[in-house]
Parts: sequence; C-alpha cells; structure tokens
Amino acid sequence: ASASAATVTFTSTYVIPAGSTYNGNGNTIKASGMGDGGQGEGQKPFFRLNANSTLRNVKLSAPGVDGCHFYGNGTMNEVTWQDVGEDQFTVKSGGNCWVSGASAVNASDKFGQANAATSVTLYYHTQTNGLKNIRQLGGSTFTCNFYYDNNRAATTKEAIGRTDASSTRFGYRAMTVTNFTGSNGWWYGRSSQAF
Ligand code: DGU
Ligand code: CA
Ligand code: CA
Ligand code: CA
Repeated sequence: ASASAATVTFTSTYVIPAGSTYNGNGNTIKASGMGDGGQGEGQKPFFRLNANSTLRNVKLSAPGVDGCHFYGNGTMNEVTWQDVGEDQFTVKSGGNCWVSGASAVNASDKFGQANAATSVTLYYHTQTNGLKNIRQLGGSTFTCNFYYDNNRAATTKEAIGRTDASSTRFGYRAMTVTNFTGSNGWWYGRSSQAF
C-alpha cells in the first residue's frame, strides 16, 4: 500500500465507462447504504464495468454488497475483496471477463456468478472460504467457458464451480486447492465438462 492510500466511501455504484480504466491506487472502498453484505439479492455492486473497461488496484471492504458487475468484456486486476457479500463478481452480459491477482475471502455461498454466456478467466487469483468458486445461473443452458490458471482455492465445496448447462466447460491448470470440503469433486456437473 502506498503512503497515500485512503478509504473512500461509495453511496452508489460507480459506473466505469466503456473502454476506460478506474485505478483505485490502492485505496479501500467502503459501501454505505448499498446493502448489508448478506445473502439478500438486490444489493448494489461497488462497480459496474461497462464494455472493455478495467478496474484495478483497489480493496473492497465489508460490507461486500453485490461485488462487481461485468457488462461485456472486462478486466479486474489486483482487486481485493476483503469480505465477499452476496457474491464476488457477476457477469451480467456476455464477454471475455478477466479476474487476476489479489484475492477474495468469505463468500457465504458463491464467489463468481455468470448470468449470461461468457468466457471468464481467473488468473493468479486466490479465493478463500466459500461454497462455489463460480456458479452459472441456476437452470440456464447458455454456454460458458471458465478457465482457472494458477489459482488457489481454500476451504471450498466446489473449487471450480457449478453449472447446469451441458455445453459449459471448465478448464484449469496449476490450480492449488486446500481444505476442500466437498464430496462431489472440484466441480458439480458432468465429468466430461472439466479438462
Ligand atoms: O434465481 O436470480 O444469484 O445474480 C435466482 C436468482 C439468482 C441471482 C444470482 C445473482 O440466480 O440472483 O446474484
Ligand atoms: Ca445471488
Ligand atoms: Ca462474506
Ligand atoms: Ca448477486
């Protein structure tokens, strides 16, 4: 952290315009009046990333509200979720979505949520203490591709995630899982979906 790092309060979602970057400069964001960080739906996200935008170098403190939302292609680099709220990040509309570096902790249920066809890559990212590392919208049949490259997952029941779509694929390499608490395997779905 730089000597000038500060805590910044948000009272509404910050919309990162299409094609631009929000650099948090190591600051910590605190949400006020945007949700309690519990499992209630309808909380607001800290950030909405419009298409081809980037969020970087920022810490998100409790309450974790509804995390951060992708709308189209987007990048979250060196974003630290200090206490995941309802979920960590959500893909709201399709694109190539990228989450790299830093970490997320304490998801009561899900870390990532995919509500639209997408390709999501987690790269050198650590997720600790949750149930599902990525969840494709329950009952949906659109195709997602989820890649985990050099990630760590700790204290999790579904280390690479859950889908109900037979065309969705999970790929992983150099992944470290510790304190795995599930009984089905690293993912929930068909064995042919993981490679
Ligand atoms: O049916 O729509 O958990 O985006 C349940 C809901 C649920 C979403 C999702 C999300 O799938 O709210 O947080
Ligand atoms: Ca939810
Ligand atoms: Ca939490
Ligand atoms: Ca959510």
